[in-house]
Amino acid sequence: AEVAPGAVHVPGWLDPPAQRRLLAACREWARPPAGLRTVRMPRGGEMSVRTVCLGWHWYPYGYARTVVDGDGAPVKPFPGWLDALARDAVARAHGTDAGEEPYAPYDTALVNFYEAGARMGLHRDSDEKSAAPVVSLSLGDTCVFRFGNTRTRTRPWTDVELRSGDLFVFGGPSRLAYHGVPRTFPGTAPAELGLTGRLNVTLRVSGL
Ligand code: MD3
Ligand code: FE
Repeated sequence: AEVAPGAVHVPGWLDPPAQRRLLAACREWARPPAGLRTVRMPRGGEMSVRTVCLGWHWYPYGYARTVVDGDGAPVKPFPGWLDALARDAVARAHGTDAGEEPYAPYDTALVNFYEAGARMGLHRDSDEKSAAPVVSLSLGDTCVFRFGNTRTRTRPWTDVELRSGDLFVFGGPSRLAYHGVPRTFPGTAPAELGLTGRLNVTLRVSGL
């Protein structure tokens, strides 16, 4: 379903075996060094979501090759299969005939882990220097994803429930829209996945 121009939701895109494979990879990436960490904001607050990055390390507000605000280790590599997965996702959501510019390889992943009660406030992702669509894959608990507008952090917005296996692609005019996760629904993950909480993997082209 196209929620806004360039913002396409594909429920259940990853089947249960593909969800299990992606979750197993996330668990490896979460291990130190350069593993799962709590992001500290410049004004002192902490994000309730914990994050691990691949390829490039995101911190507020920029990208680096080492965990500049954590253990200082080199960022784990971004595997080629994630670039292939991102391109498949964009083709599925926008079509191979969408007339988009060819993009540089996907080179950055942010894996966000939401325990019960974790949220992400409305924000824009503007640290990438590429117009390539952002690909989002959800695993585990269902959440409310809030998709706003490109001008203000206020209404109008559209709330969409994202479930385990869902794909969301944000391209075109939606690439710079405000968005966030006001809540998750603890205990709603598919039992056979073996995950407590929610994971979101975003795939990006850094343009760096
Ligand atoms: C729209 N993550 O990592 S995924 C983020 O579920 C982020 O963890 C949320 O917002 C999560 O920055 C939302 C959907 C998403 C991700 C990136 C976007 C939507 C986006 C970038 C641009 C526009
Ligand atoms: Fe974001």
